Amino acid sequence: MDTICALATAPGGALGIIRISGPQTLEILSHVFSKDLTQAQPNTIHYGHIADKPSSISHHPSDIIDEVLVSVFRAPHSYTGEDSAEISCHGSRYILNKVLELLIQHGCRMANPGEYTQRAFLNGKMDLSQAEAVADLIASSNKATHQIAISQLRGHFSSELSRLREQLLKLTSLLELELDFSDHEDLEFADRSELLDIANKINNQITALAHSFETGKTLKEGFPVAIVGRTNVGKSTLLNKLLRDDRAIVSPVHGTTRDTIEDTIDINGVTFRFIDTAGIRQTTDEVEQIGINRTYTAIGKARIVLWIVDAEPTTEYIQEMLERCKDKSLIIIRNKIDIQAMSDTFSISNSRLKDFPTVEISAKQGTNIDKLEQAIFASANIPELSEQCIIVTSARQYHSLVSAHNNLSRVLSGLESGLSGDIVSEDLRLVLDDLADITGQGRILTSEVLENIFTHFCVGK
Ligand SMILES: Nc1nc2c(ncn2[C@@H]2O[C@H](COP(=O)(O)OP(=O)(O)O)[C@@H](O)[C@H]2O)c(=O)[nH]1
Ligand SMILES: [Mg+2]
Repeated sequence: MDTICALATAPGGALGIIRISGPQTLEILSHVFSKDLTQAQPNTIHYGHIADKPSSISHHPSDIIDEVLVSVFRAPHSYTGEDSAEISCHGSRYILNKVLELLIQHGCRMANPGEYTQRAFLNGKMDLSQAEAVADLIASSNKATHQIAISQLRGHFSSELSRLREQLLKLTSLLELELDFSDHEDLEFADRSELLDIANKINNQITALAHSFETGKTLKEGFPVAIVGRTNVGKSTLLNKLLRDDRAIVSPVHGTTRDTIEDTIDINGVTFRFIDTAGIRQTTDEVEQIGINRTYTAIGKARIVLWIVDAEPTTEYIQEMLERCKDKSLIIIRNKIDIQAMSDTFSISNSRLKDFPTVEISAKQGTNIDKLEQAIFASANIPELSEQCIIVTSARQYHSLVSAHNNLSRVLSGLESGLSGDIVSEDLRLVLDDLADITGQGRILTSEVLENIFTHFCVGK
């Protein structure tokens, strides 16, 4: 195993941390550091300097590159499970490059993206799902994604998988028992209903995990919310109010917004992605028509639609919107309540709209924007996120779960149709393999699989 080094911090800070890991760590370090660290105790921090001419006892001041702190970790009690160290330097690009250069001169190699975490996995410090959680944790930008990553990193998903594995193994042994008694016909029937029962339970749990991926993905990318309505109802004004920024052009000229504009805000620790759209109306303007078509596309992609009105919508308009928002969470917004005359005369009376949440706002004056935000959050229907929550966020894990579900469905129909136990066992083994793929434990993983996972990491992690 090579000894690897990399800068672990983003450039531009006051400090920069260089990480080293591998069997030669302390030897290489001792060549460039003012103290001999080869006998250093684990989990200790050493003050000294990095210098260009390490062999001379007292360095000429011009040879000194930086005053640093070196943290020493010894195998197996380190992140990677190997001997490793972290050098805290000053954040100068010159210093950091120079230190890396010196380390490479003395035998280190530059780390690949995610190589530290990959080594942690290969040395049994964590399983693959936890390794992926490390990347999620670094990328987490709000409370929700942070909570999910922490839960996965702490192994809640892994233990759920091992519980499923135990149940699958129980099923396998029951099947074997059935095989042993296969000459007793009546015995088989009694056993099969119990087997079916267990298999069904496992299948339900796997399906629930697979379903959580949709939530996980949406939480990572932000809940898409489309802001739609006729021209001039105040869509762009509302977007700007929600973003607390003049992002979209607001004007009394009809058809000002022609392209979709999007940006995100966090509500209660969850990211929402708002899309301002061109107003829906009949137009002969070609460009505006393209914009309106994009509005329809935005509605298609949205999970939540904010439908803004500033006057009683016609029956045809209601018909059209309900049609387009069929599988969306629809929130009706009555805007411009600051205009007295309007709020007196206008109320939504159409009975087809009475079951949708309705919020009355003044986008211009910012009235009830907080109420609207809470209505949006409620519509998103986000499951309670606790420290124990298990939400799948990786496409790789999702595909393994789907494959497990498909193989388990074959087990179920095999059990139902009275297929012989050894054939059913074959499919069961496939389900076990699918689950093992998620954690990587007990599986031979090709370097291609590992590369696919770890190239998405930053260098230095
Ligand atoms: N009085 C009042 N005017 C508003 C309100 N919201 C928007 N407007 C005005 O309505 C016009 C159209 O607004 P805009 O946001 O561009 O509408 P859009 O076409 O739906 O994007 C502008 O002159 C806004 O100042 C509101 O709550 N009250
Ligand atoms: Mg607009």
